[in-house]
Amino acid sequence: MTTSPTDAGPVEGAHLKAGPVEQRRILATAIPGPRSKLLHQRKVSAVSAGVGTVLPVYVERAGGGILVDVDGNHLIDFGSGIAVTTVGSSAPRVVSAVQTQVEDFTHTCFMVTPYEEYVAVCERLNELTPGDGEKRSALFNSGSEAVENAVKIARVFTGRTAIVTFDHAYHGRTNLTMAMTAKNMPYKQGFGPFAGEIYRVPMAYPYRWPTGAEHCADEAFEVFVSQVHTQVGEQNTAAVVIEPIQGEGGFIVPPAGYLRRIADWCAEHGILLVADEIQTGFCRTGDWFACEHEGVVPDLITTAKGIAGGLPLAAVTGRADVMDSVHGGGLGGTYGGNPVACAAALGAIETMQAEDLCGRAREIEALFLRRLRALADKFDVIGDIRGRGAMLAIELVTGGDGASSRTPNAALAGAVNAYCHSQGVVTLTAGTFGNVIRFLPPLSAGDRLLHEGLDVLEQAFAARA
Ligand code: PLZ
Repeated sequence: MTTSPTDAGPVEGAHLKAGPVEQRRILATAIPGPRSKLLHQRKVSAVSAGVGTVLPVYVERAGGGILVDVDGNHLIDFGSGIAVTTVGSSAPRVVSAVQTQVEDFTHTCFMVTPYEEYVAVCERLNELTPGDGEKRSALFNSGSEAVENAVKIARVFTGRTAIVTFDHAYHGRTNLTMAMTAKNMPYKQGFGPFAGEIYRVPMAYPYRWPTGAEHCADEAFEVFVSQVHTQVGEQNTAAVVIEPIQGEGGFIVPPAGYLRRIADWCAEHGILLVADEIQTGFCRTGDWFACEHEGVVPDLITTAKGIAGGLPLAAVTGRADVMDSVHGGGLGGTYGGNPVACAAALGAIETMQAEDLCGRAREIEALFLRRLRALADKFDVIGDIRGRGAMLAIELVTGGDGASSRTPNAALAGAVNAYCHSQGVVTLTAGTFGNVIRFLPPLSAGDRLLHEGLDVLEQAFAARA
């Protein structure tokens, strides 16, 4: 039995002067309300138009499964700030670890005068990531930076330059990671030229595999092997970088066994397998890391997001011989492994263990799947339900019986999303075709809230589909 968050009362935030965050949906005004609208006017005048916002309600407090906005609306959080606040947005252990650390010191730069918290986070990462061999870690500020560093490390270790990535991949917004990200709009449009030596192969996407899902595992592996061989050359390939479940690309889960075959093939050719677990890591999929579900031990793993309960921290963890192949001073950065972010990570990891949040993610999976399957029975525009743990999605299509029934339906995804927002449920879309609605609730949200959010989703389909 896992420690489920209570449904009845506030679950966290008791330390706040304003009191705990009440765990229920409250619509005090229209969404967005008048105060949010005023703040949004200031945002438009002060913040670059290049920085978008999904839902312009301005948040004042948050905890459990609720975001409280400046107009007093309580919104149900189905996004966790894009899979970040896995432990909740004001988890007591994170808050107190941060408070203590910030009073001790805020920064020294680990490359100048180090501190224990950085080392302790690396020790935890080395223990928790898959694989029993000796490991090392290095800490950075963002997911993109972790991916960049995994590429640097793989190139030094192998003495090769080519990096293989997949259709529908998302790896970040920096120059190198833009090149690795598949989708042009909005991530790449106008921002080139991009870094070289990045090669893209088709992804094993069962729902859209041309000859049918049952052929996907074998054929996708064959096309991967053939394209790397003919277009890149195994001897030139430093690493294959893959999200074990693709995130921004639409929560695409490759068929069972596919990752394992890629891993074995990489090992055969001296190519490193880098698992980008930035979105899937830290209990999100019901395991500490999504690779575990497939029994795969990557050479390197990139993490960020859920690692530190909302503070900016990211890491590369992997085989000691690979991680130690880099010359001293080759990796780093002013803020990488900031002590406050490290303290938060130690608090977040302790929370995940103490509250068995992997177990909680599996409970959430069961709850959501029951509801989503019932919804798909009613609405044939829900073409696919997929994901794992508290990382689930529905892919929306035009429906019907014809050959075009799987045509992506981005307009409906937008309409359903907008309906949920107007009713105080923060949902997110995803997918190369913009037709996927994804669910990433905080693992601190109680069942009653999750059901209420799903009731709103159901109303959205009834109203729009
Ligand atoms: N790798 C698998 O999911 C971040 C990006 C949102 P950063 N995903 C959310 C947006 O529109 O910018 C992500 C990811 C995977 C890398 C990253 C990049 O992580 O911390 O955003 O740099």
